[in-house]
Amino acid sequence: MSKRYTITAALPYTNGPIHIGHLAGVYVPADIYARYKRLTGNDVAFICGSDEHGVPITIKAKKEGVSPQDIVDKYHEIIKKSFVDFGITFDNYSRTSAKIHHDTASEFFKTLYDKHEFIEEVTEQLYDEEANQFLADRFVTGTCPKCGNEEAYGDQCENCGSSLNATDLINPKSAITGNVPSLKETKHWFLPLNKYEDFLKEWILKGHKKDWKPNVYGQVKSWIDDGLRPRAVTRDLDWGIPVPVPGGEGKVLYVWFDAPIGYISATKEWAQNVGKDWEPYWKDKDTKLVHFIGKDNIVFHCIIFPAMLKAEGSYILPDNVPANEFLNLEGKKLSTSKNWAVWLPDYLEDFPNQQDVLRYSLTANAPESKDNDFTWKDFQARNNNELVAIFGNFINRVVVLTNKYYGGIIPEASEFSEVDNETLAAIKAYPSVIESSLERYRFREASQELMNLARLGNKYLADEEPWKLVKTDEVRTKTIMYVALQIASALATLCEPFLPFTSDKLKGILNTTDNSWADISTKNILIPAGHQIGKGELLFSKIEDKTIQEQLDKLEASKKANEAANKVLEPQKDIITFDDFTKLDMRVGTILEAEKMPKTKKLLVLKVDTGIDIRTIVSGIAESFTPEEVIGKQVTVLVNLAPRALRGVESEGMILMTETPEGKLVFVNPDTAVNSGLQIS
Ligand code: B3M
Ligand code: ZN
Repeated sequence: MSKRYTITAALPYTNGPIHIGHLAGVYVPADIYARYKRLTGNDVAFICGSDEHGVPITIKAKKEGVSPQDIVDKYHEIIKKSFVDFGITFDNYSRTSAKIHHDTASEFFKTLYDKHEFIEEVTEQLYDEEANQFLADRFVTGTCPKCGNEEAYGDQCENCGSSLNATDLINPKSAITGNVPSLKETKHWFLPLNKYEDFLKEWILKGHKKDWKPNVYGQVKSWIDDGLRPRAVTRDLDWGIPVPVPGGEGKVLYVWFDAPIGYISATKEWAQNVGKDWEPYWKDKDTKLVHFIGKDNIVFHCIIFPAMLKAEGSYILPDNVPANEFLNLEGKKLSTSKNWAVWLPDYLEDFPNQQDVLRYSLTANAPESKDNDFTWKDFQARNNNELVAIFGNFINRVVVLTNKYYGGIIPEASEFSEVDNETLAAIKAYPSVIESSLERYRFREASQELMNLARLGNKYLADEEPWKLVKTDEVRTKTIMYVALQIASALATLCEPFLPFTSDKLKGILNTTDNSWADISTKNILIPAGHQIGKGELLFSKIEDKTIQEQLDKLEASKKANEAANKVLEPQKDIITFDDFTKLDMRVGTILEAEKMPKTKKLLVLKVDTGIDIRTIVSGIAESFTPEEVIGKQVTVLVNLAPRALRGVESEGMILMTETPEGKLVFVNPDTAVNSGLQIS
């Protein structure tokens, strides 16, 4: 039965591009769900947009020395484009700087204010005297009073998920100056969450929310059991939506107050664009509202936003909040600041037309019930062993054989064998099998069921061996190929939510008009005899070890570059006298010979012409240069350094080097060729 769905995906902070953690946690499952709901005939509004307020944006702007507006303008475009290129089918991707959002959020705040839903109170808040600024949210870090994590933020601890007030932090420290904050009085508007405890208990704990994912339900229950406290929904900042009530001058709405309202304003904007009424999507009790988010956003979507909606009074509440856990990368926590991530724009550039490979590997390995690890090796294996070897291989065999035997025209089937009948019946069962996983937000399981249908196809062909039978039994061969083509056709439709680009390609190859999801389980003929299919085209291609190694190297290099960029320069050493300096005898030398020191990774044994003599110097540069590369190079040598033995070889001097941000050593050498032996002073 057709239903109305409002499906939201967390609004990404507009302070950097999207990475695989965001994709696996939120956007890929949300897109699968939205596509599936559309394909099964529902009325869907799939909503997202850029979260352009909040401290992360301001911090990024400060770091880059530009305005917050510059930052959000830049990343909004990057994020929006990469979602489109990756096949994420938002009905609207809006932004919270849009006028419609400012108006909607202001109005929402005013409604609550007029209904006396806020407590207006002057309290002491953390203040950074040097930066002249109040510290809330990510402007302040400290120790979480609940779990002891020393890097908790002023509004939340990412370790235990607790939502915090900045003044709860133990040993708070300003993220701007590093100073210990003082306390200063300021007025704010608080949403008394304690007032909603009974409602939340009734709605979540006693209501039907037991079918929420255990990780979500468990977290929410423990917060409610802990007791809720009033929470400030305004901030002393200049970046955000101005507080629209008397006394609000110079203050803005808390980003977590305005951002979820962004779902509503983005729906309004979409409805305006397509000539629809937005209200049923948010106010009709029959609409199903589903929020796709990452686990660090649970408290905001399951407690604070529902309390806001309830306080306003005219909105529906979420039916489900299928939050995912976190995805790690090669065994380490994904980190924007440490540049330990695979960025979507980079992936799209490095793997053109291979969106589905990433979609599939992130789905098959999704962090649904616990944190999970993305590795490039697993990505390669998912592609080579599943997409290529199972799905692609089946389709390829069917298409090639159909073209070879019948010039691409689907043959007539004669009598079906028992296996044929079982196979045709199995196809019909697949939509409900996949559906039952999707309805429980088990995307990994659903993707494996899809792959099982391709496995079934492969097994059918392997057992029936049309390539052998074609020599002896043309009639039976035709029936086998007919059945195999029905499987291929079912795959083209059922893979659409998971592998949309592949689905399009496959429909092109099969030259089919679209079957709906429901057709797969009801129609006896998915693709008829006599229909002409197209030529074969590989759906997936093997990913070589070399490609994977390149990605691993890239990851390592960007991490190193980042470390170097953030490296704190060594403080200046103690002052030396001019006499001390003149003791150093530095000369231009020329490297005459070089060879690797056996059984070491770093050392080269060099013969260097110092002008005075030709001597041996052992240098730790083998990871940056091959012996051939350094022969003939002019370098700076400290020639009067006391000799010392390295691995039994006496080294008589030192070559001066420095290191690039990427960790490559470079020589400090004269910029024109000069004679060896010249003194450096
Ligand atoms: N921007 C948090 C995040 O990106 C936040 C989500 C808002 S959803 C209304 O983690
Ligand atoms: Zn904590």
